[in-house]
Amino acid sequence: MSEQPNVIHRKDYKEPDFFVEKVELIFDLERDVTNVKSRLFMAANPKSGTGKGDEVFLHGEDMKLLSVSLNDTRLASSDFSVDQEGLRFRAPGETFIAEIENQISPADNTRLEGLYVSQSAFCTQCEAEGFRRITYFQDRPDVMATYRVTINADKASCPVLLSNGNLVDSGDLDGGRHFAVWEDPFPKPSYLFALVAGDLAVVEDSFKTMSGRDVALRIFVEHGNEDRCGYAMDSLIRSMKWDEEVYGLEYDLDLFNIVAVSDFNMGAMENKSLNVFNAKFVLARPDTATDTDYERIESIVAHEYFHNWSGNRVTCRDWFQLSLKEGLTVFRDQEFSADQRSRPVQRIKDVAALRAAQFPEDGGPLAHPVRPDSYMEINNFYTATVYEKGAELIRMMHTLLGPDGYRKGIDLYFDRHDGQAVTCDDFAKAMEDANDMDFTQLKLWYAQAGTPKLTWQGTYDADANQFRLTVSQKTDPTPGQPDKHALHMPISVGLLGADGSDLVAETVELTKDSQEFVFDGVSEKPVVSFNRGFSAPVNIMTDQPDDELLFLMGNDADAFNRWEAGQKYATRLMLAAIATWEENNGDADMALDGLGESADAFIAAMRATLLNNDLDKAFRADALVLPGEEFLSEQRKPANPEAIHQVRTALRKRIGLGLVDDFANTYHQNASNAAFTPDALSAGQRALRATALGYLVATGMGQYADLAAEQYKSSDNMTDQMAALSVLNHLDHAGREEALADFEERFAKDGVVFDKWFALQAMSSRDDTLARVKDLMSHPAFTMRNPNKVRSLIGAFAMGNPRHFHARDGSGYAFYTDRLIELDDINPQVAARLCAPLGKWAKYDKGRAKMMKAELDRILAKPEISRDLYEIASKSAAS
Ligand code: B3K
Ligand code: ZN
Repeated sequence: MSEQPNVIHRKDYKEPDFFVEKVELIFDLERDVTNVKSRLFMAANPKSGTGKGDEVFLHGEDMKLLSVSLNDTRLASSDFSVDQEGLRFRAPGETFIAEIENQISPADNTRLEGLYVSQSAFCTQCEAEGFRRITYFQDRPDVMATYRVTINADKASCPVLLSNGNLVDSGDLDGGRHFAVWEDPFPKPSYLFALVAGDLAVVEDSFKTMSGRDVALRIFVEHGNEDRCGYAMDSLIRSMKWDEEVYGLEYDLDLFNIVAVSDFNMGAMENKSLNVFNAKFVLARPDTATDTDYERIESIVAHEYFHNWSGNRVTCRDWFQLSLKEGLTVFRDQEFSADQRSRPVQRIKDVAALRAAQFPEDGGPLAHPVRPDSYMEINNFYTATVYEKGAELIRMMHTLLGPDGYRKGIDLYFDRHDGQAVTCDDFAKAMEDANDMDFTQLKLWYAQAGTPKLTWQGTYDADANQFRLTVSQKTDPTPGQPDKHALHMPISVGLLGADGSDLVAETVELTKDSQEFVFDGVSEKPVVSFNRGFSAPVNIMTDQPDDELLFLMGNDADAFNRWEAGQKYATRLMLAAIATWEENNGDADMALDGLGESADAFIAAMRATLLNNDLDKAFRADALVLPGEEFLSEQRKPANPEAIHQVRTALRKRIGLGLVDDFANTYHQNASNAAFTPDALSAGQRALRATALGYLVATGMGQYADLAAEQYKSSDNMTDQMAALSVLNHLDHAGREEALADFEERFAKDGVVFDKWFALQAMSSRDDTLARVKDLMSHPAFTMRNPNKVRSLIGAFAMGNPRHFHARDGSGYAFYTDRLIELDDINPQVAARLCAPLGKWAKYDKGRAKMMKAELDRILAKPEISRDLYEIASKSAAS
C-alpha cells in the first residue's frame, strides 16, 4: 500500500451497471503459472439505463492479463485499460460476451485468498473478495451468475478435480493430463465459487432428503486421514436432518462435498456444494481430538451446511449486510448444538464467548455496529460483532415472536427472497410482515454499536402483593457514534420465593431509557433473577447482595442464571482482592484473607454445586470455572495483569484446598473404563473430572501433579491427555517435560494435532515462556506460512497468556509486534486479525499503554503495510 486506503461507505451503495448472468471458466492448473480463460455473458442493468458505449469495470488484482475480446473480437490495447484495481472497457451493446485470458501463480499465493496451494492440493478461498485474484470479474455479491467450470490438470498429482454443482463431463487429455467439467445450476455470487484439485482420499455416505432424494455426501482429506472423518460426516447428516425438521429446509443438489485443507485463513467456507474446511474442524479421532474439538466440528459443519439457505440461496446485497447471513447462521448453529447437546450448557458457552470476544470489541477502538457503516478492508469485519452479536439480535427476534412467529417470518423471508441478494432491512421486514409487528426500534441493534448497560431496582408492596421493577438502560458513546438511543429488548425475569420456586416467570419488553414493570399476585418478597437465559446481550450493572447471589446459585430454575450468579459472585470477590493486592504490594493471600466470610460462603456454594447430582455434569464443570483473566481485565481500569493472575491463581488454590476431598472423590468417581465416545453426556463427565483435577493440582500438593502426570500416561484419549497436560503445563515437574516430549514424538508430523503442542507452551505461565516461544519459532514443524501454526504459537501467546504478553518490561509486546510486521508480508488477513490485542492499550496502566501504543506506531511505520493491517492498527492507535 503506497497511499491511505479508500474508505467504502454503506450509504454509497449503487446497483451494478451491468450484470454477469452466466460464467464459463477454463483452468489450466499448474502450480507456478495457471492459465484462466473466462467467458462472461453480460447484460446491462435495466434500472441503470446503461448500454452501448458505457464503461464496464471488472475487478482484478495481482494477475497477468493476456487478452480481452468482446463478442469474439479481440480488443486492441488502446480499447481497454487495466490498473491495480481492475479492467475497464466500453460495452459493445446492452448484452454481450466478454472473453478474458489471464495468468495467476497459485504457488506464490501466500495470502491464501483466491487460488492457492495447500500441501499438494490446489484450493480456493473467494469470500470476501478473492475471486478478483483469480480472474477479472464484477466481484460483488449482488452479481449472481450460473457457472460452468472446466478444470484441466496433471492426472497423477491431481486425480481429484472439484468445483461447485454437478459433474457433467470428464476425461483424459494428452500429456498425462485430464479434465472435469462442473455446472452449478443455482445463480451465485462469485464469493461462493470454489475449485479444488489434488490427490485426496475420500470418505462417502449419503442422505435421503425429506422429499426422498438421495444426496451423495463426500469428505475429501489427505491420504491417511480417512479414519478421522466419521464425526464430521455424522454431524453433516444430523445438520441436514435438523434443518428439515426445524426450518423445513431441504438440500437442493444431489451432491455435497467437504474438503479439508491444512492452510486456511479461518474456520471453513460455505461455497455452494463444495465446502472448504480448515482441517482442524474436520479431523477427529478419540486419540487426536478433544471433546471441545468434537463440539467445534459439529457446530462448524452445521454452520457451513446451514449457509446453503441462509447465505447461498439468499445472499447479501453488499458486504455491509454480512450479518444478514452470518448472524442468522450463527443463531441457527447455536440452536442446533443446543438441541444436540444440553441447552443451558450451550447458552453458557455462547454467552461466555460473546463476553470474551464481542463485549471488549464493542467497548474498544474497533467498535462497530452489527451492520457497519464503513470499512477499508471488508475482511476485517468478520468479527464477533457481526457474527455473535448479530446472532443475539436474531435470538431477540425469536424471543419476541415466539418459535411459531419466528418460523412464519423465516418462511416468508425464504419465499420472498430465494435467489436474491438482499439486506438486513429485507430480513427484518419479512419478520415484521409475517407477524404484523413493528421492529423499527429493534432494528437499532443493527445500527448502534456498544453494549448497553442496564440497572434495575425492585420494590415489594406486601399489602398489594405487588412487585415493581424499574429498569434503566444506557449505552456509552463509541467511535463515530457519540449519541445513543434507547433500544428495544426482551428481558426475561424470574421472581423466586423463599422456597426457591418461581412466583413469576415472564418476559417483559424494555423500550425506554427507564421503565417500570409491575407484577401482581406476588405473595412474598421475592429474589429477582434478571435477564434469564441472557435474553438481551447487555451488561447488568446492578449489584445484588451476596446472600441473593448465593440463593440464586442454589435455586434458580434458570440454569443460565445459576451459573451467572456464581460468576458474579466470583468476579466481585476477585475484584475486591485485586484492589487489596494493589494496596498491599502484591500479596494475593493476604488479599484473599481480607475477604473473610464472603470467600468461605462462596467456597461452600461451589461445593454444593459440585455435589449436586441433579445438575448435569457439564453444567457443574462450567459453574466451577472462575471468570477468566481476560474477562477480569475488562472489569477494572486500569487492568493489572499481574494482580489478576495472582489473585485468580490464589483463589483457585484456596478452593482446591477447601474442597480437596470432594474434588478427589469427584475425580475418582468419574473415571471411566468405557471406550471413548464423543457424546455430550460422556464429555460432561470428562469435563467435570478435568475440573476436579485442575483444582487438585492448584492446591500445590505434589501428589496431585503426579496424578496429572499419571493421567497423561495412562489415558487413551486426547481429551484426558490434554486435561492433564494443560494443568502440568504451568509447573516445574518432570511429568510436564515427559508428556511434551511424548506428544512431540507422536504428533510432530500431524499438522492439526501438533498445533496443540505449540499452543500449550505459548500459554504456559512459567517464567521461561517467552524464551521458549522464541525457540519454537525455529521448530521444524513451525512455519509463518501456515495460519494454524501462527495462531497456535503467536496468537495463543498474546490472547491466552496475559501474564507474559503484558510483561512489565514490554518484551511480550516487542516480540509480538515483530511477528505481526513479518506476517503482514505473507498473509495480511491473518496479521490484521492478530493485531487486536495491542489495540487494548487504553485498558492498561500508563506504562503498558505507552509501550503498546508505541508498538502500534511501529506497525504503522512499516513500509508497504497492507490495507488489512493498516485499518486495524490505525483505528487502534487513534482513540
Ligand atoms: N463465510 C466464511 C467466512 C469468510 C471469511 C472471509 N474473510 C465462513 C463462515 O462464516 O461460515
Ligand atoms: Zn458463516
